[in-house]
Amino acid sequence: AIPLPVEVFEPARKNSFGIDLEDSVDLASLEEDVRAYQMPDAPADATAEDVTRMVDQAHAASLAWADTPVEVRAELLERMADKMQERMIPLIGLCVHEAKKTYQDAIDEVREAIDFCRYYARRARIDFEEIPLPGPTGETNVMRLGGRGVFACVAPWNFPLAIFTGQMTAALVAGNTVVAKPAPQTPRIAQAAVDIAHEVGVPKDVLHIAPGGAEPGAALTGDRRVAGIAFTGSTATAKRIQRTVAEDDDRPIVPLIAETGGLNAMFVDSTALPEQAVMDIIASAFFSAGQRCSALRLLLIQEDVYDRTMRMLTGAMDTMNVGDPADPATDIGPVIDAASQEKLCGHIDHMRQRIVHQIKVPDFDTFVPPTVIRLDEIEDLEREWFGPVLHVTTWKQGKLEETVRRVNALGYGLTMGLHSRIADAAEEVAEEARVGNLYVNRTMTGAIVGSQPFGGERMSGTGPKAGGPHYLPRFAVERVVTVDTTSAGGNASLLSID
Ligand code: UN1
Repeated sequence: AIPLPVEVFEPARKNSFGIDLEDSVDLASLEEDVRAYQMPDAPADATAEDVTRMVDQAHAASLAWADTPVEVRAELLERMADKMQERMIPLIGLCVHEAKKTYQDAIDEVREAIDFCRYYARRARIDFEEIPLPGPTGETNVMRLGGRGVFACVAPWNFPLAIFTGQMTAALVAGNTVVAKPAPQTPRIAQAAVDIAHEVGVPKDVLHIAPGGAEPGAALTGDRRVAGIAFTGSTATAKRIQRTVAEDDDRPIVPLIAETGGLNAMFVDSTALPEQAVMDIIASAFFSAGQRCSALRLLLIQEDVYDRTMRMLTGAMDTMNVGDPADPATDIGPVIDAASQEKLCGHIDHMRQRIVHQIKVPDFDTFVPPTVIRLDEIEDLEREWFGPVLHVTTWKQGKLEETVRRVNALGYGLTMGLHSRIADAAEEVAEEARVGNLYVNRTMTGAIVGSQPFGGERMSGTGPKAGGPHYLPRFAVERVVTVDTTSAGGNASLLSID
């Protein structure tokens, strides 16, 4: 059975093996440093020709890089982690200024990037050990993992350091050369990560950065020599990449590792601890301005406790601090850009008859008011709205299983949450839910590298899970070498010829 805590607890913010950055950051001086931080100029966008040149070089470097001992590659990742820790303040400054992250989110972001470096270094040493395989007498079999060649890594703006670094380091340590394309909104953060990699010794022809939007994106994923693609972003873009790859008949079959959107639901039943549930709803739906693919989109409250839960939730929402991310008291900052703001505000406006609660926001920058929208049916939520907009509806006692199935039927399978003190309910949801990450009695966001490998299924992605034990092998090829020791004239082993 899934063990259930019966008391309100503080969610763990510390990592099992990373560094606890909160302990090493003095928040008072951090604020000064971050406010004074001047962003460097953004790197220029790469053209299609630039990308072709990068792939030329990465392709030429791929054999030598694949032959580097895995230990050398793993050590480079560890050096990157150390360097990121050293550069923590400017990296946090970049996350606050370029990605509009709050301090807490910026600190978490840098920590996660460091964790990815250390975790994949550790995993690579395990995963890339030669595996002896059993076989008939007179035969030896070994399996080895090797690099695929040139990997394209296409990262989103919402985790511009962590996900960008995670994809890039996984591909590199698995023996691939890399051309990495950051989101057009966050090129400076990505450039900082690539600079660090180069500084610690990752060769320049092995790792390239192609900033920009659709032009470098299409040139990169459409290049025949790209042998693997890691992508985090929308489901629609993941499908476009699959089409691009499939359309070229002369291209090898290319694996896509995609982590995409979600219509993530949280169930609250009548036994849930109300304060804890409300705290976790707020954090899951509104923190990071709802800009996590793991964020709560659809709150499902058991009918009997709907009024009470909503009263508490709206009361708690009124205490949220929405404002300048460079102010440490801010809980929720603006969304990433005007285009995103416009889409979200359009949706809110369209649903204005159904708004249950809304928080006022400053009228500068790209704020979107945190909003709760009442739906009649689960099925009324048709798509992912990537911001601080929470949809809510009810379910009836005895219908938990059926309701989970209806959520599954929406087609996505990323995260799900449950607040309940009934162990059977947790088991029931765990059995029925078709999601990659199920969270019971805690927030639905903030997966920790190594502890909660993250990623979804169906419309939410292909797997494997980032920060998990099966991630690296998908960036590699498996090769088996079989030697018949009874042939070659009956010699027990092959001859060494110098
Ligand atoms: C994403 O939002 O693109 O658990 C994925 C979390 C994060 C999610 C990252 N690791 O909230």
